[in-house]
Amino acid sequence: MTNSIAEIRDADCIFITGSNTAESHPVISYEVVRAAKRGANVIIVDPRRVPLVDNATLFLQIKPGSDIYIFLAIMHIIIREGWADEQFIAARTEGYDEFREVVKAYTPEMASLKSGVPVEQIEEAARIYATGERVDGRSIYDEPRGHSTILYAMGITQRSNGTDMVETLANLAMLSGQVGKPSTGVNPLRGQANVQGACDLGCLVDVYPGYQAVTDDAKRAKIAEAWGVESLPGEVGLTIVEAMRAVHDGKVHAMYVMGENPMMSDPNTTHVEAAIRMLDFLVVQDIFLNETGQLAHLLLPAASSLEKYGTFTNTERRVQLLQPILKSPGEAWPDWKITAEIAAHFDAAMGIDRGDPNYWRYKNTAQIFAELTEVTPIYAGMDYDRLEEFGLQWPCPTPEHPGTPILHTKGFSRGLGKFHPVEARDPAEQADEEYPLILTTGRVLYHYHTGTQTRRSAPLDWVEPRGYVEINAVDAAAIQLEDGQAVVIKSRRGEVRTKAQISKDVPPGTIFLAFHWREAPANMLTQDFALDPVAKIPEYKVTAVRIENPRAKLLQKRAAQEQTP
Ligand SMILES: Nc1nc2c(c(=O)[nH]1)N[C@H]1C(S)=C(S)[C@@H](COP(=O)(O)OP(=O)(O)OC[C@H]3O[C@@H](n4cnc5c(=O)[nH]c(N)nc54)[C@H](O)[C@@H]3O)O[C@H]1N2
Ligand SMILES: Nc1nc2c(c(=O)[nH]1)N[C@H]1C(S)=C(S)[C@@H](COP(=O)(O)OP(=O)(O)OC[C@H]3O[C@@H](n4cnc5c(=O)[nH]c(N)nc54)[C@H](O)[C@@H]3O)O[C@H]1N2
Ligand SMILES: [Mo]
Repeated sequence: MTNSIAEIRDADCIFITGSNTAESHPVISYEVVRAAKRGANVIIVDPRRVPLVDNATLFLQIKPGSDIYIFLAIMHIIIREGWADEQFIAARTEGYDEFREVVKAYTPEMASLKSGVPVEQIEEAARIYATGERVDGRSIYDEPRGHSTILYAMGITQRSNGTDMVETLANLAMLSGQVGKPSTGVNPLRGQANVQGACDLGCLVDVYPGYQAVTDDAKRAKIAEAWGVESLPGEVGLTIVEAMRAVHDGKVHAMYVMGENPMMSDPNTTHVEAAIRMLDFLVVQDIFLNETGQLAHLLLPAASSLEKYGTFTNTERRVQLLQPILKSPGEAWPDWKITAEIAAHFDAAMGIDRGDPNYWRYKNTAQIFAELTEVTPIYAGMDYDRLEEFGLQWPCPTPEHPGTPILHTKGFSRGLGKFHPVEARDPAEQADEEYPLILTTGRVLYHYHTGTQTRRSAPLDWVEPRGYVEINAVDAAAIQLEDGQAVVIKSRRGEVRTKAQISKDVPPGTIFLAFHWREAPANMLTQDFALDPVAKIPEYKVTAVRIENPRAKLLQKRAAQEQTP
């Protein structure tokens, strides 16, 4: 996030897209509700009528994948109406002229045709966002324009043009001067408790800790020196979906899966399962036996986050200290200890001498953190003592630095903010005669991802015991489907049978299935062929499908039999 969570409550306008905030980020959604109750405008752009729409002043219900046209049209209108922040653009950005030329073609009328949203709503959203208007018209800031903030999540990124989408939202914020000030900015709501920290510290295929490119020779040499090794690999690695493909191509033969359940969370499960079964060696390190672990050659029991020390970095870049409140069961160890032990055994088996008998023998996680801060400039000024009370928000470059609640207040990381001339692109799969509906996937409040953890919790399971698909009454009627009946969903990859929930929250032509349910696994249907070219993320949010009513077929057969004399 460019800004901090607590700032949301002081925004004049909150623009939310591709985020089911109330169910996926309930604590953050309270900040939105708080702001709304104080008179902020809340604009939501989403194909589903998510629960937070109850608190919104404007809801743009789009067809999945059509949002890019809405955003481009909003910027078209902002420029046309003279709402752009010319001063900010001149002082802080570059590439504006080229960007403005591209946006010219994307009229609100075109966006309306593509998305199904009325032109007036798009114009209203443009005005409210750009000028930071409150419901009563007055900003709480004594400035020419009010403060607007953008919140987004997976509805934007889990797309074959996810990077384009994020750049577009950054364009929108710069165009309106809505960045670098309190309660503004571009704020991705990060999902897992420590996904931000994992990325910060180099758990990505193309960077070392602190987002230092693996291809940067000078930075790599510096890290190698700090780690006491001669050299470090400089090739970009494979992302998950690419790794599964590489198994099929005979290029990857072993996998070490730690805290991940690809048998349910990766797209196109049939392809994933085939890849996993082809592996010569699969190690799964997990706190539970999940679907992937069931196919493993070796299981390594890990300690859960309630049972270990370490740090978690949350979505507002706040590094927080983790302390155990439970004892680990059985032979479970903290992940770092298992991994370090494997590394030490590897060195011994290969006859590698690191010149230090304690090389892999960390005494505690504080020691590991100290080593990490040495090679991670944005964490350089942190240590366990400083994190104790409230944690610290990166960048925190020196021991005296107080941390950074708001990014880009004076300049951007690269100096001037760059306008990316993004053109609209449609999702890889479109509805057609054979597969006339669009399936979008995501989450429900009571379950977490593949259910490994939450479906073990009896109270959570009582509330949402089984999977279901949300279908609009129009689409259900077309196949004589009634609420609660079984329905079969088919895509080009596979099929899933689940229960139908007739719902007004999804528009005709769109259905929604969460990916929590092992008895109705959504990723049997999703595709893995079209990845975002930069982020390599699959398009979990848009899949062409059709629905069938197994009971209708039976009834037809029976009716036919009854007619036979
Ligand atoms: N209860 C619960 N909370 C969670 C999780 C969980 O499993 N359960 N998981 C955590 C994790 S890791 C993550 S990443 C986050 C995810 O948090 P979210 O991204 O908020 O959750 P999703 O359910 O994936 O919903 C994304 C939203 O995008 C919308 N959407 C679908 N298609 C489109 C489209 O084409 N355009 C736009 N603009 N929107 C679209 C959906 O309707 C939905 O409202 O949640 C985190 N929090
Ligand atoms: N169709 C569809 N698919 C999706 C998505 C979608 O919206 N739609 N969302 C995607 C997103 S955003 C995400 S984040 C992924 C999530 O996908 P996964 O990360 O594969 O899903 P989880 O169920 O969270 O699996 C995490 C595993 O880690 C284990 N675990 C928990 N704590 C620890 C620990 O401390 N140590 C170890 N070693 N293991 C631990 C859990 O028991 C569990 O088995 O799914 C992706 N897949
Ligand atoms: Mo996620």
